[in-house]
Amino acid sequence: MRATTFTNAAVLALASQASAETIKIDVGANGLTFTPDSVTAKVHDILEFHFHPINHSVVMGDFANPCQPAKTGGFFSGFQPVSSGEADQVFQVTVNSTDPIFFYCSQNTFSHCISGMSGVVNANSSQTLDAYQKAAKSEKSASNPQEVFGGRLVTSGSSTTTSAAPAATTSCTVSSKSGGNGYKRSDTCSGAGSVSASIGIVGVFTLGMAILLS
Ligand SMILES: *[C@@H]1O[C@H](CO)[C@@H](O)[C@H](O)[C@H]1NC(C)=O
Ligand SMILES: *[C@@H]1O[C@H](CO)[C@@H](O)[C@H](O)[C@H]1NC(C)=O
Ligand SMILES: *[C@@H]1O[C@H](CO)[C@@H](O)[C@H](O)[C@H]1NC(C)=O
Ligand SMILES: [Cu+2]
Repeated sequence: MRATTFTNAAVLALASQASAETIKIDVGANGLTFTPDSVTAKVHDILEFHFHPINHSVVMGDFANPCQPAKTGGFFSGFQPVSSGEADQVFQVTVNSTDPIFFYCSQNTFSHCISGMSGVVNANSSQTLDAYQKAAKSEKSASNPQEVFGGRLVTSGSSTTTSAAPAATTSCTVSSKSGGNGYKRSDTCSGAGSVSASIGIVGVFTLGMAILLS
């Protein structure tokens, strides 16, 4: 009997110590979405955002103002461009309350937030992701704070050696993949400059849109 009581107490103690969870959320892994886009979290849990191609961000917003940064507090990961695989940094945000937290991607190329790239933590019956995403469709553009804040950018994995000074030039091969929404492409870039890459990408996007709209 004593042994059983002790075991139960020990299990309970372990359970409460281990109760803060890390919740992984993929950004852009399945098109313009967060996966999962609706999670339940407890105080002290950590939201860990993993960034997929091509160039996404995560911003905390207010339910009442879709695609705009939260008026008080919040977080912004910065843009995390990556041409293949996963960005080498993940963004970790600590959950401090069980009130709903709405978040979105502020990339305006292809209107990510407006086309539904948003998610929620602890939605309730009056503040739903469905309502947020419907209201987002009426927004003209998304915005984000100037600086990364409200979370930690943490380098994930250790296999890549990126401590060397970035190369001064960028070379990219951009190829169009005729995927469903014209968004998915494959491109390979190296180097730090992004101007020529951006121009190339704009060209491909414009072509993609022209095809989509024709
Ligand atoms: C990523 O997107 C942001 C916002 O549109 C832009 O300022 C930045 O130059 C982009 N980065 C790359 C490498 O394309
Ligand atoms: C949903 O959350 C908001 C923000 O915390 C709160 O004002 C509202 O009362 C909640 N609604 C319900 C039905 O719990
Ligand atoms: C929780 O608090 C920390 C520390 O003040 C802050 O950095 C973080 O952004 C907060 N989390 C949310 C979801 O606002
Ligand atoms: Cu995005």
